Order: sequence, then structure tokens, then C-alpha cells
Amino acid sequence: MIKNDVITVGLIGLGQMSGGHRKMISEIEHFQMGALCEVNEEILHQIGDEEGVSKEKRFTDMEALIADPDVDAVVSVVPNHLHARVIELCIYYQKPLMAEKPFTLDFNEAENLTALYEKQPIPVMVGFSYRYVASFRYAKKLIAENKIGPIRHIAIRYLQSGGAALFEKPYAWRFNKAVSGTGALGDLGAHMIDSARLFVGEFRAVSALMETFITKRKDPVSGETKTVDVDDFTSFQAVLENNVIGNFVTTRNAVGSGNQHEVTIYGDYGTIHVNCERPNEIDICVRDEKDEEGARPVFKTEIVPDSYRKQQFQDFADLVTGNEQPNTPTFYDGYQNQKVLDRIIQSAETGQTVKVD
Ligand code: SOE
Repeated sequence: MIKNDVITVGLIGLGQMSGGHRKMISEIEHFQMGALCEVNEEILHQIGDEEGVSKEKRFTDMEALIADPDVDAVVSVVPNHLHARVIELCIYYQKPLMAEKPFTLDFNEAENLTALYEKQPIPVMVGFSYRYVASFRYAKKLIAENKIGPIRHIAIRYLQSGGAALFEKPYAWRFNKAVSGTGALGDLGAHMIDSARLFVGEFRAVSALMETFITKRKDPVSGETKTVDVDDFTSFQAVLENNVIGNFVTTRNAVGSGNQHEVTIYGDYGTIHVNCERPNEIDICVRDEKDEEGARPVFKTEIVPDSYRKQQFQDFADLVTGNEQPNTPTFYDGYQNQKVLDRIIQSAETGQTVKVD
């Protein structure tokens, strides 16, 4: 457990996603950016200058950053095939870690890491960021208060448009199975699985369908046309804890969608709907005392109280200082998530329903 007033953070991976993480780290009072790691040296020095990180704390080798005694906690935003290596090194050097999702490239890696982690646990938070959308947090509280009664069904969609043929998106690591593991499934579906686990509980069985719509893309570096070997679209149905039924759709090819992660939770006495694109609103349909006798309840949109806003790195700061908050996504959540991803792939490959034990 870290007791310092100032926690020195080392950030690994300065690609596209790192901007948001840098901003969030800078917003946490006790965090100070103290080291950076990136294989592209031009980017490393540009961001190093922007962050005011000294030259000797700018690394191209992730192990050097993780081993650095001045680094108290690590934040990792690397491509998926490197996730397991970062976690392994953080366990070895006993450094708290905030790791991006999906947890690992595949379930085999997650199992190997679990054996290491159980021998020498460290604080690990996994970047299931939608747990920090105010409306999701409020929905969780309403469900815990039994506002909609026992849950029967959860419907989740996570739609983006960037991969659609219309936009002619070039080949990139996210289309390469060896680097990303899966496509829409691991990138967006991992968030859907996490939301279902947050609102309902564990998965028991899945039945899935995966498809690649655009099978060739042009590599901007080599100019060659490359084959895409990951999914553009995945849908699955599931049975979760307490026999709750779930249905799920994710695609990166939904023209017209921005970043549309939306969840509808159906209970015996009402329904709750949240959409991350409207983070401060919740749609809720329950019987109201003010409703006329016998009237059917209708959806009303409520503004989420301010107290439900929370920045995810605040929970990371609490985790590393030994003050873990409820619903912080930890190592176990990453592992379970990866297991469900694995069973979905198995189901799509075999055409069978697969149990999640
Ligand atoms: C890119 O598709 C991406 O940034 C994901 O990697 C995130 O996890 C998701 O929240 C938004 O989209």
C-alpha cells in the first residue's frame, strides 16, 4: 500500500488513447506524472516536454519504467498483445497498475497471470470506464434499491461507425488478431460484458455469432492490401446469474452511431435505460404515486444527481492507497471478462451454446 502524499505515476503507451488518460491523471490531486514509456521516440519526447517529464524518466523499454524505484504506480495504454506482459512485470516489481481493457489477448494469458497474481497480489484496476458514467452509477444504485424489482432481462448495444465501408478506414493494429485478439468484441464487447456483470452478475452461458464485414483494408505504411482477421460485428445472447436473460450487439460498422454504449434493464416492476452519450440522464419507467389509478407507467427522463459523477482515476488513487471503493473494476473483473470473451469466441466457432463456469 502506498502512503506517500504524492504518487508518482508512470504512463506506458502514448498512442491515441493516452490523451484522455493524461488528462484524467492530471485531475487527481495526489498524482504526479513522473515517467513515460513509448517506442516512438519522437512522440515520447514531444509528450515528455508537454508533461514536463525529465529526459532520464523517458523510456522506450517498459520494464525500465516499471522497475524504476521512483515510479509508485503504473498506467498502461498499450495495444492488447502487450497487456499480459505489463501485468506480469507489475506483479514481478510489485507495482500497482491501472491496465486498459481487454484484460489480455486471450483467456490462456489471463489464466497464466492469475497463477502469478495469486502468489503476489498487487492493486490492479482494469479500464472498464463505463462504470464511471454518472447515469450508469445512478442506475446501479436504483437497481440495488429494488426500484424496478427483480431483473428479468438486460439488453445492451455498443455501436460505433468508424469501421464502416463508407469511411474507408485503413488497416491498423485493431484489425490484426495477433495484436488485438478480437475486433469489436474485445474493444467494445468487453465493455458490454462488464456492464452486464455490474448490473446483473456473472454469466452462466453464451450463444454467439461473429462476422467480419470488410475483409480487406489498405495498410497505409506498406501500401499493401491486408486481410482483416477479427470481427466487425458480434452478437450474443446469454443466461446470467438468477436466470436473467441478456442480449448483446456490438459493431464498429453502424453508420450514424458515435460511441453508443446503451443498456436497458427490465425488471418485474419497471425498466431503466442508460446511454453513455447522455451521461447525465437516465430514462426510467416505473409506476409513480402521481400516476392516475390503473394508468400504464411511461418513460420519464431524470437528470442524474451531481453526486454520481466520479472520475475513474480517483478510484485508482483510492485503490493504491489501500482504500478500495465499491465497484472498482479489479484484476478479478478483468479475468472474468476475459473468460466470457473466450466462451463467446468458442460459441461462435462451434455454433453451440457454451457454459461459463
Ligand atoms: C476505440 O474503439 C475506443 O476508444 C475503445 O478502445 C474504448 O474502450 C471505447 O470506450 C471507445 O472506443
